[in-house]
Amino acid sequence: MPQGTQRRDQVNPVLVIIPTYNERENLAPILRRLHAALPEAHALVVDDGSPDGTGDLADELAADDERLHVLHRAEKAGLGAAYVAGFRWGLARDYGVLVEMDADGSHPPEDLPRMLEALTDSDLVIGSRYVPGGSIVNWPLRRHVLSRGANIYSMLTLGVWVRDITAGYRAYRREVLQKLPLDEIASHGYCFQIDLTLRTVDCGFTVAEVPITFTEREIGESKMSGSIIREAFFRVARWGLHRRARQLRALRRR
Ligand SMILES: Nc1nc2c(ncn2[C@@H]2O[C@H](COP(=O)(O)OP(=O)(O)O)[C@@H](O)[C@H]2O)c(=O)[nH]1
Ligand SMILES: [Mg+2]
Repeated sequence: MPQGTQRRDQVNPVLVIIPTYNERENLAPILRRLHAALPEAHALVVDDGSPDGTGDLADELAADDERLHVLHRAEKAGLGAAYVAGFRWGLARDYGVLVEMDADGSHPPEDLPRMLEALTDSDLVIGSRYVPGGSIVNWPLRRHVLSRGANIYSMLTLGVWVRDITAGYRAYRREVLQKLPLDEIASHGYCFQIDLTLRTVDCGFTVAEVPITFTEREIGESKMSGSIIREAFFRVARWGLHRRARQLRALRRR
């Protein structure tokens, strides 16, 4: 582990929040990789009552591991709500850095030390597929088109120049999440990531993108759905209109 990361861990304990829905087979491997990459970090599994018993397995693993915590929620309520619950849990304790990481192995824990290094100069670090050095392994063409399209659409509509604004691999400084109105966040799917990026930028915090290699899951099923895509499309359109109207009003005043 790099020296800088070790120092950061001691000063700023890191909480890695891992939302799960039917990830029983993926859970132990991702936690093993996380502990190997960052032995000091704590993990919080936020499980939405997975029918496959992911939540029970998380409890079993947590019984032998003081770095592992589990938050059980009654039913599947979307990625955004799971993260908001995880952020609240972390903010109620003394974690200085809160990380978002998928359970399915797409977000390599081995890249996390580099992301945390970048957090010394910024407030939010995004593990990015679309900056030089970033890449995607094993995605079908449909997912490439969807993800690229969503990022270009968001950039043009919102005028925010983050190249992987939909990315779900992120490290937030505690201060950012303390300032954001978590109660107001109603986005469920990957527009949750866009929503939080916008709010972070609008609060004046800095965002850095660090290249990662995103590898599509080998086990289990994606929860991506048509309704998640529609939610992102319409919300981004609405936010874009509001932003453009605000810019116009500012121009007129000048
Ligand atoms: N707690 C919780 N986790 C979810 C929910 N939907 C997705 N996830 C988790 O979010 C992460 C990303 O989901 P995934 O299906 O891999 O999305 P994809 O990578 O866009 O195909 C995985 O760890 C999922 O188990 C949900 O409604 N609740
Ligand atoms: Mg996935």
